Amino acid sequence: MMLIKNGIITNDDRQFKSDVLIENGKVKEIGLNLQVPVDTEIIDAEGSLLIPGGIDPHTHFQLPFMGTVAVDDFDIGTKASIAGGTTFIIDFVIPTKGQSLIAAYDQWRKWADEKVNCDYSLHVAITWWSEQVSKEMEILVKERGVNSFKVFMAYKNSFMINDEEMYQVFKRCKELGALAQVHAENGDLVHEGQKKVLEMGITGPEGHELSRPEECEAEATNRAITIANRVNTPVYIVHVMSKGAAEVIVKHKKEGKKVYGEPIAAGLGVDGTHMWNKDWRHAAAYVMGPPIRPDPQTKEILMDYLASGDLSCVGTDNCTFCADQKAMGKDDFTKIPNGVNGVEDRMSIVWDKGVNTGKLTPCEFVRATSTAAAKIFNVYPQKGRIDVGSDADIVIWDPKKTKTISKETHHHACDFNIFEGMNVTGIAVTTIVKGKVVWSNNTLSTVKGSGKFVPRLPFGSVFDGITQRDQVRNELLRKVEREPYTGKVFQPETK
Ligand code: DUC
Ligand code: ZN
Ligand code: ZN
Ligand code: ZN
Repeated sequence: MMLIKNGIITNDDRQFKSDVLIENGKVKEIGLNLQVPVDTEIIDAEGSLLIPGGIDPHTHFQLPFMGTVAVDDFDIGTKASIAGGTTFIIDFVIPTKGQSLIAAYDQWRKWADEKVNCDYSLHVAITWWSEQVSKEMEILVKERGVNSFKVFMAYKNSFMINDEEMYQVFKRCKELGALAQVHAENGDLVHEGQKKVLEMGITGPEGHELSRPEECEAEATNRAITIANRVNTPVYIVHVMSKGAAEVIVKHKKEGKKVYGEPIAAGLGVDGTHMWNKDWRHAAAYVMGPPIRPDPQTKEILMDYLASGDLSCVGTDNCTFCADQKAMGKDDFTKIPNGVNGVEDRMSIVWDKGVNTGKLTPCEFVRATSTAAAKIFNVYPQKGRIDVGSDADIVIWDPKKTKTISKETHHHACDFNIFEGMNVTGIAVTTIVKGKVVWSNNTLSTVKGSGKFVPRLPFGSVFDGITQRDQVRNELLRKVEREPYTGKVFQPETK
């Protein structure tokens, strides 16, 4: 058993001074003056907050993308997460066009299960449409613990699908009780914009934003929400990077539509002017899609919308590449692998730019970095809350401690950090994953492969009380754990 003493439990709804007793990876009791056995390990959290471990609902660890592979794999990526106070991540399975979704899922499970240092779940991207895809979506929901599917409106010639296909995916999501997610950028306009900017002789990283400005994101956001509304299903917009896109979300929410918007650490922490830096490697490090906007006001506006609840929860889109990989686009910005870091620094960025500025209360910080994602993706209250019965994923958060973010000390595999030199106050001093201290005194003590896949039930499941819900969840857990994931190719039934 472990007892964390003298901390202030901070959930999304209230803060109170309390000790936390942990047994078998779960919170056993909370309260003051708890009776504990003599051999209980005691951790003193005096002066700190106890917050539910951060949840990053948007990572791309070891993603094969744009001719290379993201360098933060599931081992390094989850170590970086833990060092920053994030204890649960949701990554994206991205099948290639024509690939079986289940085969891709099996591949991601194999990659992740061998390496994760904390629990994780998977969303699945739908990059093509057919009867087989429709069938496999059902298998993923009913047998594999997936309850969210993402479509790309950009990346023409690889992941992008058209409006008709998007309509079909959203309709299927609704039938299955899954959440539809969208990368919202107008892929055709991006494609034309890239040609135009290259023709103008602009080949450097600054061409990236010029070729796909804010209106390409705002238009696609509006279209995605409109299509979701036609089938009457909620929609989650990943990486909201611009004022225009955020305003579209707010407008539709005001009309009563169920829309979630996800700002990311990069969009809240920095601006896109870095892409104009004279040092090519520096500029290229900031290239991601959709672009980080050059207007320095954007990050303030996104934080304001997060504070008001108009934007829901903070992800990262962590998808890291080294300078040598980025150099594939040395003569052509369209070939720079898109992606930035974020998973390690997300929590401190949100605290520093949100709480320290007075925009967020500590409870709202917890909502934005953990609880909202747990609820939206249906893993609450197993994750996203410190309470009896919840997983003991707990962070001892020192609101007064400062650190300087740097590639010299970060835990990512990439050789650049987009927040380089930034001083942030408010950091994870100790991270506890399922009852074990895995980060303290600036040292990791993680165990590779110790994290578990967390299956997520579809929405709208009606249970006859909590006992039945737990039975259903445990059955799903057995199904997804049934056989070791070999990455073998799934053969869909042919009729
Ligand atoms: N954007 C990125 O920057 N990287 C991965 C995929 C994406 O949509
Ligand atoms: Zn994306
Ligand atoms: Zn810069
Ligand atoms: Zn992404």
